[in-house]
Order: sequence, then C-alpha cells, then structure tokens
Amino acid sequence: MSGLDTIFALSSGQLPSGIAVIRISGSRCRFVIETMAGKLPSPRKASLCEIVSFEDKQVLDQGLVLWFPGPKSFTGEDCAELQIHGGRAVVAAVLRSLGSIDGLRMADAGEFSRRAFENGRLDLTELEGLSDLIAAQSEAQRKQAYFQSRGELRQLLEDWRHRLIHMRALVEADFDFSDEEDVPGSVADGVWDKAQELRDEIATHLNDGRIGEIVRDGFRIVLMGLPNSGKSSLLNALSKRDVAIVTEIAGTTRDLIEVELDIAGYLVVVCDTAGIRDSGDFIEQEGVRRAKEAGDQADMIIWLWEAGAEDGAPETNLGNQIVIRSKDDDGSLKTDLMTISTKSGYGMESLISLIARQLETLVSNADQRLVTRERHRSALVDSVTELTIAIEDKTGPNDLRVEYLRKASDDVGRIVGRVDVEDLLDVIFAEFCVGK
Ligand SMILES: Nc1nc2c(ncn2[C@@H]2O[C@H](COP(=O)(O)OP(=O)(O)OP(=O)(O)O)[C@@H](O)[C@H]2O)c(=O)[nH]1
Ligand SMILES: [Mg+2]
Repeated sequence: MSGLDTIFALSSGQLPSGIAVIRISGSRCRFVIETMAGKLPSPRKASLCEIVSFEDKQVLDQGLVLWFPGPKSFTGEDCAELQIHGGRAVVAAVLRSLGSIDGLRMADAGEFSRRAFENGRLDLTELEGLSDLIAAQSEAQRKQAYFQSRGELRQLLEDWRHRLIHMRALVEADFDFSDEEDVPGSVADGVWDKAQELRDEIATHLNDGRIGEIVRDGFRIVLMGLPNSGKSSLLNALSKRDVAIVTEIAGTTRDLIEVELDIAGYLVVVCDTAGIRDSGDFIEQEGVRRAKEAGDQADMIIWLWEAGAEDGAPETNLGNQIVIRSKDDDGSLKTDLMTISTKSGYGMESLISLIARQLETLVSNADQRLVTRERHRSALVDSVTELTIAIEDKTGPNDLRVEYLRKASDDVGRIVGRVDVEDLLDVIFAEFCVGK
C-alpha cells in the first residue's frame, strides 16, 4: 500500500524487443518522472521525452512517458510507464538508474497486482482473471479470463454475499424486537424461504460440469485400449510430433505421456497410456494401474480397438467414452463405430471435429460467470452446506442459525477477498509474473 517503497519493473516481455515498458508505482513516482523525464506529462496522455539518468543526467534513451496519478490508476497509487527501446543495454541502464533512487526498488512477482487488491481497485477474482488472461493460450481461455477480469464473477458473488448479509440482519433485528408485542408477525419469517432460494441458486451454479476449470486447465482426453491398438500413434498424429515411442511390440508405453493441444480454440490435454492387459511384468502392471487412474480423471476417454482384431472392445463404459476402430487405413471396415487410421489419415478430421463438437456443446450453454478454480468451488460448496444447516434447523435457536448464515457469507466473501484472506494472498500472487 502507499507509504511503502516505490516499485518498478520491466512489464513487457523478453529482450531485445521493439519497445520495452517499464512500470513504476508508489509515492515517489511523481519525483522520478519529473527528474528522469524532465516534466510531468498530462495524466494518461503519452508524451515524448528524453529519459536521463538520475545520477548524472546523461541521456539514456528517448521514449513515451505516461503518468497515471492515483487513486485512479491500476494500483491505486501514483503510477507511470516508460515506453523505451527494448534493447538490453537501454533497459538495463534505465532500471539501474531507477534502482539508484532512494525509496525505489524492483517489484516482486505480482506486486503491482497485490497493491491494486490492497487498495481496493480489484477483487481477487478479477486479479485471478488477469493472471489467467496473461497465461491464456487458447481462445476459450482468453474469453473466460477476460470476463472474469472484468468483474463478471465478482458481481455474482457480491450479490450472493449481500443477500446473505441482508438475511442475517433481518433475523438479528427480529430477535432484538422479539419482546415488543406490537411487532406484527416476524420480520424473519420470509428469510428462510429466501435462504433456500439462494442455496438452490448457488448449488445450480456449482452444477456446471466444471466447465470453467476445464477451459482454464484444459479438457483431458485419455487414450486407452489394449496394447498395440495404436494409442501412441494417435497421440503423435494429433500433436503432429513424434512424442511417444511407437513399435510393433505390444506393451511399449508404460508411463503416462501428456501433450497440450489447441483444438477449435480450446486447450486440450491428450494423455497416452499403457495398453490394458494382465501382465506379470511389474513395470507394465504399474503402467496399467496409472492408465486406469488417468481414465477415472478424464473428461473424455478415447478407447481404441484395432480394426482387424476380434478382441479389443472396452469391458465397461468408463464414463464419457467413445470407442474408435483404429488402423482402418483404407476406410473399408464395416462398423457403426467411428474408424481412423493414423497411417493414411483416414477419419482423423472427423475425430477432431467430434472433439471440437463435444467441447462446443459443453461450453455453449455455460454462464459467463463461471467458477474457474478449485478455491472458488470449495468455498461455495462450504457455503451451500452452511446454508443448508441454517435452513433445516427449523426449531433451533435463531442465533445459531444466524451463525451459519454468517459462515456462508464469509465463505463467499473469502472468494472475492473481502474476508480474512491474508494467508491466501502469498499463494495467489505467486502465480503472477514480475511487472504485473
Ligand atoms: N497400418 C497401420 N498401423 C498402425 C496404425 N497406427 C498404429 N499402427 C502400428 O501399430 C503398432 C502399434 O502402435 P502403437 O501406437 O505403438 O500402439 P499402442 O497402442 O501405443 O501400443 P502400446 O504402447 O504397446 O500399448 C505400430 O507398429 C504402429 O506402426 C495405423 O493407423 N495403421
Ligand atoms: Mg503406446
């Protein structure tokens, strides 16, 4: 917060680059700009300035200077940006000069964002959205992160929290006035119906197929089947790289091999596994155990069954599982199942479209205010549990029921960072890069 050191960092990417952006935030920002750029530009307008060294006033570079006076800045403090040439020596000279000024130091990872949070400029979900936006690799991740960074999830959570606080206030008011005979009925009468409505609303929101987490962390497809059914060949074909070892020896793959792909704008994690069979070989057995475990955690299983083989169908349906006949090189196999060949490419486009369709169906009905992290989900699950206790304890004392309403609103408040989250902050901001 203000009163702390003034911080600075290179906020743009790797050097050398066309332009480098150095960010500064804190109470000495105005002094730094006046001294090193020679003047304080108009707020939020780019000004071309010579940047001089603090120590001996030698010109270091010429660049654009932006001045964002607090509190209406990203961090809430006085901030500035220096857009200079992205040469290594240029940037090093400017950073060195900034570091020589009293009260200035290099920012830690995520420190600009942390100050924005501590000064109430952004809540935790918006900051997590920003961190996701910077890390986004797929179009779906970008969209989701953008909406979260713009406060879509925060608004929903704030609404829930305010409703919970209001309910609590009504019940508390009720026991304050309970001795007065002329109070008609009980003000708290309607509260428990409202609590039930809200509990159902949160529970429905949680029942979203974990789409937010799937978009953020990737849709997990696990390739399974008997040994030699072509799983590793399929992984290589999908990733267009020679990732996994392919041989005609059954039992080649033992470890799980994961590849991240972009399919139709979604991050997809494809996982190759050991072929399922009983084996006396301890290492292979362990591979089979890991394969099954990966299958349990999959969003989708692709079970491969070799075209020429009698055996090879899955013994059980493991959930969202599709069975595909592999090695159908000329597309001549008579079957109702989808067939592919990684050798000739037959059926590969259909397979990719099938995956894309699954993802599009999953995401198309989704709310934009998705829960994107386990942290959010577990807090909401707790709040549903606490609300349920409060609602169902109909004969219990009101002060106990109110206590559960308070716990439920604290759980929601913790997601946005309104309630004791000090212990969480280091974990959350560690995800950020320096300069953000
Ligand atoms: N003709 C033909 N051969 C294929 C095709 N896909 C895989 N193969 C061959 O089948 C054999 C086994 O392929 P893999 O991809 O290693 O099979 P796997 O399922 O990973 O086998 P394990 O790791 O042992 O479980 C190799 O000799 C491949 O070249 C295909 O589409 N057509
Ligand atoms: Mg293999």
